[in-house]
Amino acid sequence: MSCLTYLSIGSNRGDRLGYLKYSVERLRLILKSLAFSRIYETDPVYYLEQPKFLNAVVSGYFSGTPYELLNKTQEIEDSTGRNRSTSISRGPRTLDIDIVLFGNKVIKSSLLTVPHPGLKERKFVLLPLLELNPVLKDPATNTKLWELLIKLENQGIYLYNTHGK
Ligand code: PH2
Ligand code: MG
Ligand code: MG
Repeated sequence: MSCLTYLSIGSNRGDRLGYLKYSVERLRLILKSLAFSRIYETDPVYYLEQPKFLNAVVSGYFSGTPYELLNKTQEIEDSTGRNRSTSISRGPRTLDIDIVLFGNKVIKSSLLTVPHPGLKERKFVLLPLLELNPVLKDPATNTKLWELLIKLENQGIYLYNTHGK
C-alpha cells in the first residue's frame, strides 16, 4: 500500500535553486507520480536575520512508513552538507525537506509531527500546497487549507521566475 504525501522543500544557503532541483531528482527515486508546485522566493519567518528562501511543495506516493520517509528525507538533506548539530534552529540551511502531510495520518511523536506543526501559519507552505491540490484539508481538524491561508497576513511570498536561470 502507498500513501500520498506532501513535502515542503526550502533552501536559503548556497545554490538555492540547485538544491531544490537536486532534492526533486532524489525524491523522484522514492515517490511515485511525483508532482511539484512552482517555486516561490519567500521572506524568512521566525528567525528573521537570514537570507530569503526558495520554497516549493512536492507530492507523490510513498510505499513505507512515515518514519521510513523521514529517514530518507534526512539522508537527502545530509547529502547537501547540512549540519544539524551546529546550525541555528530555524536558521539558514542548504536544504530542508519537511513532511507536511502523509495521507490523512495524524502523528505526534518525539521524532515526527504530521501534519507539520507550522502548516497553519506558513504561507510559504500553504500556497504551493494548494496549487497542487486546492481541496486539501487539515486531517487533524478537518479545516479547509484555503480557509487557513486567507486568514494569514502578508508574509512576503513572490513567484520565482526560473526562466533562463
Ligand atoms: N524555514 C524555516 C524557518 N523560516 N522561512 C521561510 N520563508 N521559508 C522556510 O522554509 C523557512 C523559514 C525553518 O525550517
Ligand atoms: Mg522546516
Ligand atoms: Mg525540517
